[in-house]
Amino acid sequence: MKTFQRRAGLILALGILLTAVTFLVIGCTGPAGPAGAGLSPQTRTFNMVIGEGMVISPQDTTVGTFRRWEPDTLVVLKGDKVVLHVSNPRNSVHSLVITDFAVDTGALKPQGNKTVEFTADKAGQFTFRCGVRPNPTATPRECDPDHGRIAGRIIVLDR
Ligand SMILES: [Cu+2]
Repeated sequence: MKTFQRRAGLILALGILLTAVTFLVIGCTGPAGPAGAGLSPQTRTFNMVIGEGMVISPQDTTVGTFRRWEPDTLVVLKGDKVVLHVSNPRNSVHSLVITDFAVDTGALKPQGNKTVEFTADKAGQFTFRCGVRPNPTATPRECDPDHGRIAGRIIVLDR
C-alpha cells in the first residue's frame, strides 16, 4: 500500500512539475502568430492595379464604366518598407503618385507596370492617385474623364 501511495505521489508531483514548466514556457514566449510577428518593421508588398468598375442601371444593364485602384486602401505600420507592384491593364495611360512619400511611377502605358518602394516613416492617412492628366486626343489616350476619382488611401498606423 505504501508503494502505491509513493507512486501516486510521484505521479502527482510530476504532473504539477509538467504543468508549471508548460505555463513557464508559454508565459515567456507569449502568443505566436501575426500579431506578435508584426511588431518589428516589415516589408509589406501589394499588387496595385488600375481596375475598372461598371455602372449598373436599375434595370441591371451596364450603362458605363469607371476606373479605380484595386485595392484602394492599404494599411501598414509606421516604419514598414512598402513595396508596390503597380500595373495598368487599361487602354489608357495612368500612373501612381503618393505625394506624401515622394512616390511616382511615371506614366504607365497600357499593359505597363512598375515597382516602387518607400518607407512609411510617418503615421496618418495619405492619399494616392493617378498623376496623368486626362487627354482624350492623345494616342494612347491619357487617363480618363474620371481622373479625379482614381484615388485611394494608405493608412500608416503607429506602432
Ligand atoms: Cu489616370
